[in-house]
Amino acid sequence: MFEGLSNRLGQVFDRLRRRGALSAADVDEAMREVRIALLEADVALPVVKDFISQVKAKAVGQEVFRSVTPGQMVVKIVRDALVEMLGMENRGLALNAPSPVAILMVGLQGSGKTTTSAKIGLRLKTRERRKILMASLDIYRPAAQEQLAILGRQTDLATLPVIPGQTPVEIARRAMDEGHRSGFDVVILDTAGRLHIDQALMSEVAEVRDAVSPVEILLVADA
Ligand SMILES: Nc1nc2c(ncn2[C@@H]2O[C@H](COP(=O)(O)OP(=O)(O)OP(=O)(O)O)[C@@H](O)[C@H]2O)c(=O)[nH]1
Ligand SMILES: [Mg+2]
Repeated sequence: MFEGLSNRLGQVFDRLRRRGALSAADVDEAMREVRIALLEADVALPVVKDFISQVKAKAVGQEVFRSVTPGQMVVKIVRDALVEMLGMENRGLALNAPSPVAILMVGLQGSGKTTTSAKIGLRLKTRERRKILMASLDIYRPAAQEQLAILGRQTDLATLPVIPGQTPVEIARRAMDEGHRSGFDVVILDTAGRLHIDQALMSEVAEVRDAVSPVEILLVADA
């Protein structure tokens, strides 16, 4: 996901850095390329627009054209804005709510949701001594629920027993009930992979969210 974006931005940055003097048109041209790079990396249009206008405002404010190395300066402004947009600091997981708290894992097919569910579960168990229950809401891909059960056995984490025929919302509710009953601190809900344009699956995951009010919804993406 980030590879294509880094390559494209790298090219734009290289060209800017090589330039001695920059005109306003050069900066506009570079911004157009940054905009295309972001759009091609599937960044949402409103986010891109906002980003570009922020960067332009900063570039004007910092009098890029009068600086000795205008190219470097534009690169720095874009870089800083990217860091700010992606988040300046690592917040950690917000688990300080009455147990059990739900963590909802979402993302595209094959992005690593199930694997990451087990990794996070193991980490919370060993580092923070939390009692973890994992549940697979993936009723679509064959053996998806079994995959989580195997990871549970490998990491010595509890998984919700599979009851065939239940919907994802029913499984999520049952997981939270089991969390209450058996004193789990954290319930990790691993969902099926989906595309944001798949309306049925998107409203399904929204229904799950509304049913369990997760403290964290984690998007798992290929880095
Ligand atoms: N290299 C690498 N591979 C990973 C990582 N996480 C998961 N994988 C692999 O990527 C593949 C898919 O991982 P899953 O955890 O099943 O992904 P998923 O998002 O649950 O997939 P679906 O449920 O089918 O949408 C598996 O072969 C994993 O072993 C990772 O951090 N690094
Ligand atoms: Mg999965």
